[in-house]
Formats: sequence, structure tokens, C-alpha cells
Amino acid sequence: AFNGTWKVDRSENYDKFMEQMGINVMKRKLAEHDNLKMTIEQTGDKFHIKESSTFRTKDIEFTLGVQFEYALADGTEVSGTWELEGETMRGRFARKDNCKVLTTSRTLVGGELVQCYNYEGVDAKRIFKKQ
Ligand code: MYR
Repeated sequence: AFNGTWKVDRSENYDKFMEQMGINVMKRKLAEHDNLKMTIEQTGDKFHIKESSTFRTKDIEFTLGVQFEYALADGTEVSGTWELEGETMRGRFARKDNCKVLTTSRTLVGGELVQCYNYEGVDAKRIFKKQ
């Protein structure tokens, strides 16, 4: 159901979330307009995601429930897993630099893909439209 190409349409509280992550104001301004696009290809419990933004293009592969490493666009390295809970993908990732946990989820709401983020008490959302 997540398969397809998703382009970010709007964000909620994303600036505050990035601030909590320790990202400086200049990078935050650029990140607000990153034109993030994700092409998601799910085959069974395996996912292949092609991520592209004004920062980079990146290929990500993971299996549900299996730990993997990922570097955020600002270089912050995290390690964790995605799980499927009903129709919702739930991710739990620990930063390698401080061991603090970032949780995230992906769910489909009215034809849009809603990705929620939480880090140290701050929640944000990014909402994607299918291309
Ligand atoms: C993926 O499924 O796209 C790869 C794994 C995602 C890991 C967690 C993503 C959190 C991204 C937060 C961006 C925050 C920038 C401060």
C-alpha cells in the first residue's frame, strides 16, 4: 500500500523538531524546502526506498524487524528498525552520537502518506502526496 512515489506537500512543527535534533537555523531553513521525494517498493517484508531531495539522493534497503543503519541528511547516524503494526509502519532509531531515540511512523490517511516524528518530546509531521 505504501508503494509508489511520494512527494512532500507540507510539514507541521518540523522546524521545532529539527531544532530539538540540534540542527542549526541555516540548515533548518534549507530543510524546510528540501522537496523530499520517496519512491517506496515493498516486497513482502523487504523495503527498497529511493530518497531524493535538494540535499542528496539515497538508496535504502531494509527488512521489517531487522536492524539497519541510516544517515540523516545532516550526517547524523542512527541505527534501528521499522516494524509493521496493522497498517502503520513504526520506526525506532537510536542516534549513534548520543544514544537518544527518534521514533517515526508512516501511515496512509485519505490517500496521503503521513510521516510522524518524535525526538525528545517534540513531535512533527510531514505529509506526502502520491505522484
Ligand atoms: C527510511 O525508511 O526512509 C529510512 C530510515 C528512516 C530513519 C529515520 C528517519 C528520520 C528522519 C528524520 C529527519 C530529521 C532531520 C533532522
